[in-house]
Amino acid sequence: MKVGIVGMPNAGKSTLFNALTQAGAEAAGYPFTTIEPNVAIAAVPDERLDEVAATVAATPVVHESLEVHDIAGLVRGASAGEGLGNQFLASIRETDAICHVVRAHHDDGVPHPDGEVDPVADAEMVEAELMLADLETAQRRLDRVTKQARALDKEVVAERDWLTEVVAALERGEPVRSVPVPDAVGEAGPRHLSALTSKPVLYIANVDEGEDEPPAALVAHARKSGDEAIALSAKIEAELVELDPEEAAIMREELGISESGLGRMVRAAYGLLNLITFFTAGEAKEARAWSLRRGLTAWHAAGRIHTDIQDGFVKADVIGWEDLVRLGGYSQARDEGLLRVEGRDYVMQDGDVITVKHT
Ligand SMILES: Nc1nc2c(ncn2[C@@H]2O[C@H](COP(=O)(O)OP(=O)(O)OP(=O)(O)O)[C@@H](O)[C@H]2O)c(=O)[nH]1
Ligand SMILES: [Mg+2]
Repeated sequence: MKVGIVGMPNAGKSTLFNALTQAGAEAAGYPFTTIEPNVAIAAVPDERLDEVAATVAATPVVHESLEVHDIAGLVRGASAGEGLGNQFLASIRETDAICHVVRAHHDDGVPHPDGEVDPVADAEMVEAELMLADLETAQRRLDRVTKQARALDKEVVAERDWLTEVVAALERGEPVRSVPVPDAVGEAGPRHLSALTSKPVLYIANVDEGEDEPPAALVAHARKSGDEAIALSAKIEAELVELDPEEAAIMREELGISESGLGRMVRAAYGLLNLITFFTAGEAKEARAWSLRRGLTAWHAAGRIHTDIQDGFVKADVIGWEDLVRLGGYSQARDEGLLRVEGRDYVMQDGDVITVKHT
C-alpha cells in the first residue's frame, strides 16, 4: 500500500513522515522545508502476526509494508505557481490513499502560513488546490480523448463523456470521486487520469500534546465525503520513535496513547480502503501478513502469495489467528476441529491464517 502525505507548509508532514518511517527527513519551523519528495517504507505493526509466529515457531516474521511519500507544502494559488507550485503532486498520483495532515496544534513557535490555526479552512484550501491540479490533468485528458472519440470506439466515447462530467464537477469544486465511473469506461479511464481527488482521504489532525481527539469540525468535514479523521501529535510520535521499544511503551502509557501513530494510521487507512489482513505461517518457515480487499476469496489470497500457488490451488487450511494462538499450534487446532478445509470461493476474514495446498 502506498500513501501520499499532503498539507500546508509547516503542518508537520515531514515530522510525521519521520515518525512513521524513521527515515530522518528534514523537518523545520519554516515553510517549504521539503522541496524534493521523500519516500520511505514502514513495516506495518501487527501484534497478531507476532503471536502467530511465536505459536508455530515461524521465522522470519515479515510484516506488510507501507510506502509513504512526503511532499512539499501546498499554498493557496499553488496551481498558478504560488509557493513551490504543484508539479510535485505528480509523485503521489500513483498512491492508494491521501493522508492529509492538518495543523491543529497551537505552538506559537511554529509559524502558520495564514497566521491563524483553522483546521477546516486549511483543509479546504489544500483540497481546492488538489482539485485545481486534477482539473488541469482532466482537461488535458479530455482534449486528447475527444480527438480519439471521433473513431467512435465505444469505450473511448464513454471515457470522453465521463471526463466531461469530471471536468464539470471539478469546476464546481467537487472531487473526482463524486462522479461515478460508468461500467462502459472500464478500469483504464481512472487509471489514465490518476486523479488526486479520486482517492480516499485520511485526515490527520496534528494536535497539541495531551489532546487525543481531532477537532469536531474537522471530523464533520471528513464525514461529508465519507472520509475519516484521526488525531495524533507528530512531535510526540517523532520523539517516541527515538526511544527503545520498552521506554516508548512506558511513555505511551503515561501519555495515554494506546497505540503507535503508525498503527492507528494504518488501521484507519485499511478501513477507508476496505482492506483486511490475513496471515501465512509455516513451522520453521516465514510468517507473513498480507493485505487483501474485503470480500475477496481464498483463491485471491493465494494470488497475493504467488501466482503459481493461485494457478495450482486445490484447497486451503484456514483458522482464525486467535484460535491458533489459544490452541498452541496447527496439530492441536486440527484435533479440535478448528482448522477448517476451505475451497477457492471461501471469503477471507480479517485475521485468518491460511495454508494453501496446491499442485
Ligand atoms: N509543537 C509542535 N510542533 C510541531 C508538531 N509537528 C511538527 N512541528 C514543528 O513544526 C515545524 C514544521 O514541521 P515539518 O514537519 O517540517 O512541516 P512540513 O509540513 O513538512 O513543512 P514543509 O516541508 O515546509 O511543507 C517543525 O519545527 C516541527 O518541529 C507538533 O505536533 N507540535
Ligand atoms: Mg516537509
